[in-house]
Formats: sequence, structure tokens, C-alpha cells
Amino acid sequence: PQGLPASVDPELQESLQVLKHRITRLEGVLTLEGKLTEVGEKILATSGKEVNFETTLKACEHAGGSIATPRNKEENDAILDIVKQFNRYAYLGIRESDVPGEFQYLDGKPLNYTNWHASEPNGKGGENCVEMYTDGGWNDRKCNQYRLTICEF
Ligand code: 291
Ligand code: CA
Repeated sequence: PQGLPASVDPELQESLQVLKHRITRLEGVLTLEGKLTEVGEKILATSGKEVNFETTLKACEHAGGSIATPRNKEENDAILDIVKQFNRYAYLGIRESDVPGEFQYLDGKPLNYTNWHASEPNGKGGENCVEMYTDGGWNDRKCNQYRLTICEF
């Protein structure tokens, strides 16, 4: 029932070519609009909408992805590209842990890359979420602000 490999079926081969070409063009259109960025194996995308942290989580999950989470400088720069295009801060997939002042990924694992803005995190009054500024620096911030939705896939 598995059938023969695609390589022996010229018609399937042709269909794949057409699909790949189509996808490449769609990626081009979305990239031009600043809505999509590829970084390594990740695809970053924005809805262009500003919502609070919980709504960002839900929107990304609904789309089959998760909130953008920079794991290294390259990914931070890619998220920053979108933040700059829209000139809006964005929440990241990082939250304060049960230990005040300690931040972690949403799965509870410790951060292995950080890009805190000068004198952040300063944890002034329940700043449990993290936003990216338009210079790429991170600020701990309350989770109820309206921030640009950026998801990763
Ligand atoms: C200051 C810094 C940040 C802090 C932020 C919020 C603003 O940045 O102290 O670390 O997260 O204020 O407290 O929230 C309100 N309600 O003003 C502001 C930007 C320059
Ligand atoms: Ca702060």
C-alpha cells in the first residue's frame, strides 16, 4: 500500500515540482509583506495583530505553531526583523518561574540564551512576561499589554 518511491513516478515528480514552485512563491509574497521569516529550520510568522500574552499563546497554538522563542542570536535577530517591520514590541515564549527574578521557557526548562535590555529584568510588580523592544533587547513586562503576535512553526 506504500507504493513505489516518488522517484520512479514522473507524474508525481512533476506534481512535486509544481507544489515546490508554488510554495516558494507564497513564501516570497509573505516575506515581502514582512509577515514571514525563515531562520534555520524555523519559520516565524506574524498576524500583524496586537493582543495580550494569553491570546498570543492561543492564536499561535490555533495556527499549529507556538509563540516565538529566541534560542540564539540568529533567532533573536529574525524576530527583531518582524518587530522592526511593524514597529511594535512582541511577547516572547519566556515566563518568570516560581523563583522570582528567574525566567524560563514555557516548558519550564532554563534559558540557554538571553538578550536582556540594560538593567532588565527588573521585576517591578508582577512582570511575569517578556517583551522584545525594537532594538532586540528583552524587558520583563506585565502579561496584559497588547503586543505584536509572532509565532514560530
Ligand atoms: C520601564 C522599565 C521597564 C518596565 C516598564 C513598565 C512600564 O520601561 O522600568 O523595566 O518593565 O517601565 O513598568 O509599565 C508602566 N505601567 O508604565 C518603560 C519604557 C521606557
Ligand atoms: Ca521590566
